Amino acid sequence: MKKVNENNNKLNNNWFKDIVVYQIYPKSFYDFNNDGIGDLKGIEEKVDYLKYLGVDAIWFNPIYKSPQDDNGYDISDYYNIDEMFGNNEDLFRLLDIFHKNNIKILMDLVMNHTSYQHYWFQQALKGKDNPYRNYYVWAKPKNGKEPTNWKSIFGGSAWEFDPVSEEYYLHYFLKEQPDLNWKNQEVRDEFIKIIKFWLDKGVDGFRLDAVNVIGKPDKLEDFKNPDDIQNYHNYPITFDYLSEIYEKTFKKYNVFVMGEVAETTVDLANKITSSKKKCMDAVIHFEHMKIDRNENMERFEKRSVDVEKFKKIIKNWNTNLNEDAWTTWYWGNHDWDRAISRFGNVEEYYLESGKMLATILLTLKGTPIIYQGDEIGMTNCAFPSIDEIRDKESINYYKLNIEKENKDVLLDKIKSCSRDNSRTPFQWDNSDYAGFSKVKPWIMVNPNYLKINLKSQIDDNNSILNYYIKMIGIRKKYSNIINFGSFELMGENIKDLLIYKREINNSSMIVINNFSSNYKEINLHDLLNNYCYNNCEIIIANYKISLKKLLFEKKIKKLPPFYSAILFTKK
Ligand code: ISL
Ligand code: CA
Repeated sequence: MKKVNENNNKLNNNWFKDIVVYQIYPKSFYDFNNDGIGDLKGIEEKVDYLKYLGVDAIWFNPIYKSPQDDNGYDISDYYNIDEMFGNNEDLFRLLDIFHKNNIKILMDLVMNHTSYQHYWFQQALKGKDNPYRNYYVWAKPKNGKEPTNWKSIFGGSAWEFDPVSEEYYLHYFLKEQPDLNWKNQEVRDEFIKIIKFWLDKGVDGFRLDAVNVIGKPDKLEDFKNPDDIQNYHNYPITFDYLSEIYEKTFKKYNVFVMGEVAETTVDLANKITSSKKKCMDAVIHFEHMKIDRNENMERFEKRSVDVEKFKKIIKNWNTNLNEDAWTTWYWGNHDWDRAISRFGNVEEYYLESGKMLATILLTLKGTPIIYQGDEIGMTNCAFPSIDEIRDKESINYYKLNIEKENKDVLLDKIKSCSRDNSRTPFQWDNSDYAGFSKVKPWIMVNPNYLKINLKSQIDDNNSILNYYIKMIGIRKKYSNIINFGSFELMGENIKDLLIYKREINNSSMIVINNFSSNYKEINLHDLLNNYCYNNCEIIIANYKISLKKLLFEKKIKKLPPFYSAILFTKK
């Protein structure tokens, strides 16, 4: 009989639809050797916590060798773990331990650029004849200036001058992150090798960083509007490159690949995640990251949360995603300020809004990703000065605007929008440095750790943590409805009310949310069509008020701020 090689059996490979992913920012999770920086042994040490939470897979931000100009998104060696996190042996041991605990490991992979310190780039700098020169994108000056008006996503020009060859190289992000030339087959082959290397070591998949910018415009010409970020994304050639990679690597393994793709619509997700020209298993799209930003998603220009826009976005994704396409959902990650500070109300409805976010995240069609610390309601950090900011994107923004804007206004914007908000150390307990390390960490600890920390929430039934644990259980128990059930908004036109019905076969659930800081007057009995008339079960709620009154009395009642509950019924 033919031996079935599990790794080669990509058929029925749908396990990634039923999992809950937890994102770990390794630098800030747990510092085992007390040098102020989180590390792999620190993550290993906390496996019991992750098990207790009930998550199925961990996605690590990059841990490869890197000079850390962009916290690991600038890789100088793709085959080795950076010393600050440990070494390859530490990762292999961790894989083993996590697998024994039924937790999968997804690595982050940066394919758009390397660090300027990578061997390839150092070679490329040696001159136009170097065999590695063509690994990157070079262009001659135009009238003594940058070749085009392209902008870096992190501010300033996307071109940096190399005085030796008198040419510019392209960088969509920091100047320390030169963009690779994906036209070059050798570059694609390098990544095929890198991916296979890690998959053969037992890694369960990848999160592909900024992967829809790897294909560049055919001609290096000025953009009409260089500030429009669409100019930099989604050139069709990108998906030729990615499907080549998928065919030659991922397809042969039973793994999960999610690609970070800003500026991606449902239509594009349908194209790139379904079987015809598959580039990845699921997208990490950005549509809901725009509900408090402008269309260009300017990091430091925050607006109030547009719940009506959010409703449209989730309706679209939950109804128009093809059967064989897939997405992920998340409220935040290492690139955004903290979810609860952004979408909730920390001052007045801390617990309620933190829990509501959990209900929504875990009841949408798509693989949920919980960002470390969101499950204990970690908030933005009151950075006292620009000296406490570590992120170069924020520092660049400060430098570029300090002449034009008032210093305090600028600092306020950074405090409320900087990526560093989500990068402060995980708050384990109320001991020094929040129990993260015994020494001063690489980035400040949020001073609210005395109040907000894991230890204080474990035995508190009313904590955000325990709500998350319950919701993770619900996500798994009801995964069939959540992943494959129909989606219908109810009371769609009632402002700030987010109610949706999920249904499959003879089971259904209604998720009720008041996504606002106001009481909402509503006759739920009528709105839900008498849904709870028969044996309806309230499987979770974030308020102790009598739901019976709300649901069964045919009267207008007040739904409290950030109210959130799930009803379930079987016919
Ligand atoms: O293009 C964007 C929106 O216009 C950006 O949000 C972009 O998608 C995002 O910044 C990409 O982020 C990823 O790559 C960066 C790194 O700094 C981030 O931490 C990472 O998540 C460069 O590698
Ligand atoms: Ca350490």
